[in-house]
Amino acid sequence: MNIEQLSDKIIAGDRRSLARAITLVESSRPDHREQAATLIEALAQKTDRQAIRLGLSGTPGVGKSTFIESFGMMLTGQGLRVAVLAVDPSSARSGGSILGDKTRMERLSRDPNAFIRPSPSQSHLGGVARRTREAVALCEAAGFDVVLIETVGVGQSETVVAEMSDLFILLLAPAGGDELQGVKRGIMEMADIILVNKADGDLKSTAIRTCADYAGALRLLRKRPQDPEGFPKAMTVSALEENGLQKAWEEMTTLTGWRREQGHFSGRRAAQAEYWFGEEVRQGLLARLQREPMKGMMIRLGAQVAQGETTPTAAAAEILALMQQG
Ligand SMILES: Nc1nc2c(ncn2[C@@H]2O[C@H](COP(=O)(O)OP(=O)(O)O)[C@@H](O)[C@H]2O)c(=O)[nH]1
Ligand SMILES: [Mg+2]
Repeated sequence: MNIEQLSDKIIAGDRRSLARAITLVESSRPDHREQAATLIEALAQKTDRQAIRLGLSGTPGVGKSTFIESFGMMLTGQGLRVAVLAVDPSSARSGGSILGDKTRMERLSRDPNAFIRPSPSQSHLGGVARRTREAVALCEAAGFDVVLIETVGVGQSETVVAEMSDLFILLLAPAGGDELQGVKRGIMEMADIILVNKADGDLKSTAIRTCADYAGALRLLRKRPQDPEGFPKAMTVSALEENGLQKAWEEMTTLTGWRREQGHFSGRRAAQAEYWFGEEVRQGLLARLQREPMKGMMIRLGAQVAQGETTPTAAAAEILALMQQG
């Protein structure tokens, strides 16, 4: 594969090349990893295109797919190009979240200004994170204006998505008062905008009440330097009836516009790059521990520690000395 050519085609907006490149970054074959790294670097040198990266999280059934379909169609209707990616650590079992949902995104998946890519089947979150991060970079280089990164709220996946997004959007369903506690504080603290979906029909008044509850909860959180007055914000939408979507988009652009002016936008990206650098190093070190000869050493020394033949500290020092040697 000619990486130079591939990078030019991606920049020219060739969808098939973009799809091929994403397949390349999803591969764990060492030669593919090397090509992927070369490609990402080549693209970074050739273009400095920047999309708005929107992270979108919400439990199954809250309306993510329906929202992405109607929100995405609204954006493409305004001439914007939209890419949709997913981080779904459970997709190894479910067979890919977006793929199964493509029926709910029927119009968007046929839209020439949209690009939908299901989550790679992978249970290891670290691997999914890297692939998605690189796929985001590819979509950006391909000139998409908005990159939506969807995740089902399970385990650490919200953190992974928030760490690669400019804005983190939490989609919630209308609910009784006590369900407010169901959203973990840590997730609330990551949210830039909370959208209470299904504000239509019988659910409308409940949605409005739920939204007010979350707005109250957001006001109780510590003020963050990256927020102007009034943010983070809770609003109601109806993905089904396509209500509130334009308003939500305006809030998103207001927030990113302010952050750009104040330097928080680039600041956040810089901090994220640093975070992922650290993550890659940590993951790499962990991977080494799980390979021979370290793997066997860990088991042997672990048994010796258990039998009292050596101390945890001394055994760990032995392992770390070996790691240093190479
Ligand atoms: N009333 C109403 N139902 C919705 C809305 N958005 C989604 N739904 C319904 O909620 C169910 C789950 O939606 P889906 O988009 O698949 O949720 P996901 O699992 O988060 O992707 C479907 O039956 C949708 O039709 C909405 O705005 N209003
Ligand atoms: Mg879905």
